[in-house]
Amino acid sequence: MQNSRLVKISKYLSYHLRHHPEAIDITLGPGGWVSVTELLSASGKHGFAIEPWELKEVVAENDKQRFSFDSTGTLIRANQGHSIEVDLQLAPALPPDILYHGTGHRAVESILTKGLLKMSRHHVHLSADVETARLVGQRHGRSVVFAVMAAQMHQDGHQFFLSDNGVWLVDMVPPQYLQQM
Ligand code: HQG
Repeated sequence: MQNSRLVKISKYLSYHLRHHPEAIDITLGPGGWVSVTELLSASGKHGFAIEPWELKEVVAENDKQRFSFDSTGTLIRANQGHSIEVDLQLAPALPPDILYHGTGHRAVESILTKGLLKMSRHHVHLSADVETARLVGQRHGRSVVFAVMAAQMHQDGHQFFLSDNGVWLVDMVPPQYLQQM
């Protein structure tokens, strides 16, 4: 498949599986899962036909592994990044000592005062390595990376979750656990 088609389908799936399922009359089930048949039929009906093989290729090839099939291959979901209320049923996980968060330089002052907030998403997203964090930050202008004292936070009672695509999720990060790099 051409990369442009892959990106287009990926954006379509992100929009409907993370933010606006109602726009194509689907509902996310427990864990954020949707029947593959239902999704394909709904997108077809709403003027964006996706072939089953295309869906498989997007799930496999997507640059950030944004989507997963369940073990039976009959359900699909976005691995993270939702703005709508959904319980991803992730198990709490023990984070490494340090995680990273990349942001745009304009947010730095506010983050140093208020900490990292989830804004429109369900969680604050943290990366396991600096390079990924830097790339995430670039989406918001000149990238600034914060180191997050994750193990210390965990020890102090904050719960961490690890999404199926390796993104660490947490409710918020108070400023005392942040260090600007
Ligand atoms: C910032 C992409 C001011 C936060 C990426 C971020 C990621 C604050 C922005 C995933 C703040 C929210 C998530 C505060 C946080 N004051 N700004 N107190 N606290 N912010 O897009 O982490 O392509 O919702 O730093 O790769 O950038 O969607 O979060 O800049 O994994 O799959 O508020 O989205 O993946 O922006 O990105 P976002 P994010 P996908």
